[in-house]
Amino acid sequence: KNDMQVNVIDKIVSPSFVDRIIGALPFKSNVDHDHPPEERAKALEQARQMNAQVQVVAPDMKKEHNDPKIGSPGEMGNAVRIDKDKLSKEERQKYDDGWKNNAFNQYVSDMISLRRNLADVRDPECKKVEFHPNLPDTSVIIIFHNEARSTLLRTVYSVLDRSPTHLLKEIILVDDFSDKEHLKKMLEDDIQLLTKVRLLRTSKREGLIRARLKGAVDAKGKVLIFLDSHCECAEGWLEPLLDPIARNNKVAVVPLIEIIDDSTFQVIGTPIQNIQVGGFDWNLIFNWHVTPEKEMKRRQKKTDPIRSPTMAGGLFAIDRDWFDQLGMYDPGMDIWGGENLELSFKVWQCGGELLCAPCSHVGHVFRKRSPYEWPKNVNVVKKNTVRLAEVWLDDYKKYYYERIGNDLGDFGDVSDRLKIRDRLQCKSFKWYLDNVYPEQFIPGESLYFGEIRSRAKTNICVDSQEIEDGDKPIIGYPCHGQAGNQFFLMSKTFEIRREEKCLDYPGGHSELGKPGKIVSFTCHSMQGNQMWTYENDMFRHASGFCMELSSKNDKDMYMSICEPTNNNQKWFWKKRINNST
Ligand code: UD2
Ligand code: MN
Repeated sequence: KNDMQVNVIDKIVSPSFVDRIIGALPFKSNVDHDHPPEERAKALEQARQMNAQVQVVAPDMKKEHNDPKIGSPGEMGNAVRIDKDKLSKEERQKYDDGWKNNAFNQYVSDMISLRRNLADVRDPECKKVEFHPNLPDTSVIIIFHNEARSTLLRTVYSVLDRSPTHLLKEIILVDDFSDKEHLKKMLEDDIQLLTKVRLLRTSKREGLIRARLKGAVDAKGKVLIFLDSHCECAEGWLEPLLDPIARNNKVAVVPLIEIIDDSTFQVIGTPIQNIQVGGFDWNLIFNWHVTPEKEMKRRQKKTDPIRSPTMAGGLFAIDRDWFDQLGMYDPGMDIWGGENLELSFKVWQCGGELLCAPCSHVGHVFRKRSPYEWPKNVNVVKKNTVRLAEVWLDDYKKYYYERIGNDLGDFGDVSDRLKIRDRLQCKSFKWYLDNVYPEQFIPGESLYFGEIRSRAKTNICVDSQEIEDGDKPIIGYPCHGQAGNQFFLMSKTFEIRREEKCLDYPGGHSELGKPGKIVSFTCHSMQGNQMWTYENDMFRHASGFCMELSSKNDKDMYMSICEPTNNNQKWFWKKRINNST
């Protein structure tokens, strides 16, 4: 046919892949994506019976983009490994520049097809889910600043190739004032034939928050989906994001974010039972943690959406009108950071829900550093974070402020944002903590606090050493009265905490035949090895052993059989009486 070119390939990759070819089948060439789903389903079935093994090069696609070859690098989400030392001098230069400019392995990304196939990592149950019959259509908004060409276009194609056409209204690319050549005329050529893709550009560097706002204001779909510019949407990613919104427009939905390895571009799948939800610490930094038991029990099926206190920020779906009512993002936030917690708190406090859809898989290249330029002499992340604390945290903002030395800096005017909160009559942060994030540790509600001082040697305190190093054993160390590594809090759930690290006794025995060392480990809120009682000056662990300071030196600490008469097992710690920290 003149308007379609048909290629024969080895096998049918996936159902929606077949879905894409329907329009090209000679016997049903009039059934395309504008036809009702039932008609297409019928045609699809026919195609299956014919064992159709064809792939369409749609007329709206640049020919050289249409190159997913079985066996080519990175196919099925596999790793691509390069021995950089074997590259020619020129190629090696490209390889190094790729890392420098992107903080990921651009050289490898450039080797991979813009339309590579991914393995279908969904749980088999996901394929049986019946979605709402009237899913809303969506505008996918992808913002970027100096993104590599291959990662950006692969993001775009993964959306085009794996979204049912009737659900995809458009893709809006927002260029946040990039200065790279490949994002100028070349990008316009790259997307010229893609009828659903539009490109907007900011007239100065705005940062990701205002760039997304620009896309949102222009979007025509009922639902907005935001993506970073280095993502890959997997088969069936879209429907599970739209389904909860079709049932209740006051939800924001995030996919299961898979790691695309920054070096090999391998897509690392997460089994459905290992899904983590979002939280935050009192530095107001987002973190992941295990889905609470209670939430696992609340859900009936493993494919049901999971409630999450916060979102990572980059990838989510939200009803356009509701996003609008919520005041979208705070346009006073610059460049990067904070907007994810702002939206998370707002969603919950203003009568909505934040959900993770376990059947929607989207890969994201997680980087170890930020490759682009940041404004000099201002801490934009702090500015953004103070703004959100001022608007949403009520009295709880003091915990964050303590951690930035109560130096709020110039954070501008937030009165407009407070008006939105007022107008929508949003609930308090206390309500949020009590109802949405009861696992969160609240410093002011701890049972004991301060240094833990030995009774046997009263100048020795429990010391976590350098907390950054994770699971170093804790030691006895001369008390310094400077808080820091010697400042512990006992949470209501009986953890002994220092910020996000908890004293953890993994068990095991030292060479002396005595129970082993105590380490400082990321708090997991699951009690177990991180659960202690403090009674009669003794620290008794869930295992039944007690914390002891060595009688031979002032440093070693270990767990031992509890002996109420042994002074080396006795410690002073301050009980909290009122609400002071
Ligand atoms: C995470 C989020 C990101 C955002 C950020 C907090 C995920 C997977 N990613 O950081 O979306 O919520 O946390 O703010 O949840 N960009 C611009 N202009 C800029 C800076 C960045 O357009 O001035 C674009 C950038 O090209 C990218 C996106 O914003 O597409 C996010 O930036 P990132 O990838 O550096 O952020 P990330 O993934 O570390
Ligand atoms: Mn990103």
